[in-house]
Parts: sequence; structure tokens; C-alpha cells
Amino acid sequence: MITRRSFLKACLATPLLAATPSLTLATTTNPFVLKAAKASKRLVPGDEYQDATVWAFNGSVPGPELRFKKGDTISLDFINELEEGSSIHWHGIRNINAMDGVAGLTQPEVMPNGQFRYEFPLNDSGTYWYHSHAKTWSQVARGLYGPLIVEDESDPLVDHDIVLMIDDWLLANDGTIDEASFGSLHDWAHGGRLGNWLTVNGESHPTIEVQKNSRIRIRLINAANARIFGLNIPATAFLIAEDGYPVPVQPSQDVVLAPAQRADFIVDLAEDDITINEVSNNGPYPAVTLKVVELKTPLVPKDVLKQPTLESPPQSIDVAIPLHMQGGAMGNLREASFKGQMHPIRELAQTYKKAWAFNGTISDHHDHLAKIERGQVVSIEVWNDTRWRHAMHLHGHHFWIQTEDGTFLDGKRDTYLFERGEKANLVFVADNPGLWLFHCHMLEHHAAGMAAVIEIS
Ligand SMILES: [Cu+2]
Repeated sequence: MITRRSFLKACLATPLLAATPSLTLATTTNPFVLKAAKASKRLVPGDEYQDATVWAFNGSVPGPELRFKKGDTISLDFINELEEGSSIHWHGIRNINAMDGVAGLTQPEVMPNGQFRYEFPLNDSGTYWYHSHAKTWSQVARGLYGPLIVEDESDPLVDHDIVLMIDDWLLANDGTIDEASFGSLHDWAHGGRLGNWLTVNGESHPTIEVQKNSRIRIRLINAANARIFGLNIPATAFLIAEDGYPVPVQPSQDVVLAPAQRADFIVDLAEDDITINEVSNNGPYPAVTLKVVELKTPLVPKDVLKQPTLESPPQSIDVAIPLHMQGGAMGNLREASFKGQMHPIRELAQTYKKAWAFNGTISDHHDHLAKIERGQVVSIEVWNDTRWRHAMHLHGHHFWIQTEDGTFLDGKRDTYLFERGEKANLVFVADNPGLWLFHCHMLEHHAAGMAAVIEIS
């Protein structure tokens, strides 16, 4: 298998990329076309490795950066040139339910040679992303994802606005995607498909040129199937948003990003290059280097960053949904209900490839977890009673996080990482009607049973 040593060696051999981000940001024009198809991509530099066959939007991984302004309507034709059905989910967007892109729930999968128009307003600014929502454990791992950025007039002024989409790939020794391990029951019942090759914007340790003494915005997005990244920014950095939603501005150089989570930083550079390292997985691994170059354009003033006005969490809850998560390796789940019948866990795993349950039931898209009246304040009372961490994602809404002692964390999120044994309430106003998926964003856990539907009408 590819090792840390080969990663570092290959990164040293990588030529500097002059991936200079544009200072005048392009805004995506409608209608846009996103075409999913196979493509060839070099993931590991070096003569001894081969190009990998990836699945890509418009031929690139990540797919094209979609950048809009708050209040715009996105209008986009998805064309599927893959050999299997697919769909696109707009992660973090409080979307119209029919546009949410969950194959088999909010729309039928778009079949090979089929197409589907996604059209919806962008009412929230921030850092979002899009990805396949059909057989995600395979399709996202093969590269079907890209960034979706929504700008707002009140965004802090910066010299460079840089999206960094981080992924870890599970590669075979020749640098191609490891096919044999797709669907591994072991991965599905443990920590998911963990890779052995780190990329940022599809490259191994890319270098991005930035002007010296510039102020930059970094938008970090975790596109990995299951890997939780710990990232360190060795510069004057301020965390300003998580999952697109503002947080109280605070100096911060470190962030833990679970799959699907995002974090936005304002970074004031000096005169030296900086390397953002991945530090939580036996690293450090150099993820990306910002190479400081001489001034080309005048710099923006480094204004004091304004504190955001945050919505207060609700005072009372209308509906509580207890959610006892069990299962996985070394877990305490003995049996669970699946399609109306009880089965021992061994049979669920071996026959149906299911390993996780909510409240003793493996539900996926059938038997809805709760039916909620529109406008009610809902609290999903999650107890992660497993030996694994889980990145729980709610579609169509942003939630507050209430910890076990009753206090609320700052800001709102759409994906929250539960530690082993953790209890926390995800509190939201059910103001968006439809069938909304609530699932673990470790994509193998989702496939193995960690998903349920909340119906709002
Ligand atoms: Cu999980």
C-alpha cells in the first residue's frame, strides 16, 4: 500500500503549480451544465504510477467551482454519462425538497444518458458543496463532488478567496483507485473507507500563489468518504464560519473537519510561505502550500473583522425525537428490525450488509423516523451508543447543537461530529416542508443503515 513515505517523496517530486486564484471572482452563469462521466486523472506523481480512472463532473475532480451571489437562482442541467444512475445533492443548501437530489427519496435516480434540471434559489451565503447522492460510498469516492460558493455583499474584503477541497483516496500500489475494497463489510462496520492518499483540489500537495502581506479567505471542505481531518494553519488566522454559517470571529489555527463539514478562515499572511498540514492521522502531511509572491495588485485594507449577529436558539421544544444509535464493530446491537422483521446482527451484516440502527430499526428511506408539522421546533436527541465517531447530517435545515449539560454551541451547522458515547440534541425549526434525510456522512455507515427520513408537512 501507499505509505506516508511515498506520499512525501511524491510530493517532493511535484512541480510547483501556478494555481493562482483569480482576484476578480467569476460568477457562474445560468443555465450551467454538469456532466458526470468517467475521466482519467493522475493522482500520484511519478513514472512508476498510472493515471486513475475517476468519475468526474465536467472532466475534473473536484468538479467546477460554482460561485453565485446570495439571492441568485441556480439553474443547472445534470447530464449522466455514467453506466449507472446518479443524482446531485447540494450539501448544506436549505433547498426546495424536490431539488435536494437524494436518489430514491426526493427524485428517481437519473439513469444513464438521462438528464435532470436543478433549479433553486440560494438564500444563504457561505461555503457549500455538491456531490452525487446515489451509491455515494462508491460515486463520491470516485470523485463526483465539487464546491458551491455563495457570496454575500457583507463578506469580509479579501485579496484571495481560496477553496480547498480535501479528500483522501484509497489507492492501489499503481496509483489507481483500489477497486477490490469497495463494499468491504469490514469498512462498513468500522470507520468507513479510509484512504491512503491525500489530495487538495485533486492534487497532491499543490502550491497556490498568494501576494505577500495579503488577506485571504480559506474555505476548507472535507470531501472524503470517512476520514476526519485535523488541519493546522500556521499564520494569523480567524475562524469565521462553520458549514457556511457564521460563528463568533475568533483567532484559531486548528480545525477538525468531519466528512462533509466546512470551515472558513480569514488569514493574514506575512512575507513567508505557509504550509497547511493535516495533523490528525499519524502525520503531519503537507496538504497545501501558499507560496508568497511579490505584490501584483494593491492589497485590501485589513479591517477589524465584524462579529456576526447570530440567531438565538429557541427557548422551548415542540417535538423531541429520541435517537439511539447502535451497531458497528464492537457494538452492543444484538438484533434490529429491517423491513418490518427482526434479524440478528450477524444475519443483517452477512445477508443484507447492514450494521447500524436507529432506535433498533434499520430504516433508510422507508418507515419515517418522525412526522412533523411545519413550523415546529424539533430536537433530535442523539445518543451515539457505538464505539465509532459519526458525522450526522440533516438535509434541508441548519441546526443548533445543544450539549448534554443543556448549553448551546455557537452558530448552526448542517453536519455535526458525534464522539463515541456522546449525547447531544440537534435543534431546528422545521420550516421547510418535504422528506428530509438524516444520515451519517461516513458514507459506508450510511450505506450500512445509518439513515432515516423526517417528514415535514
Ligand atoms: Cu457514521
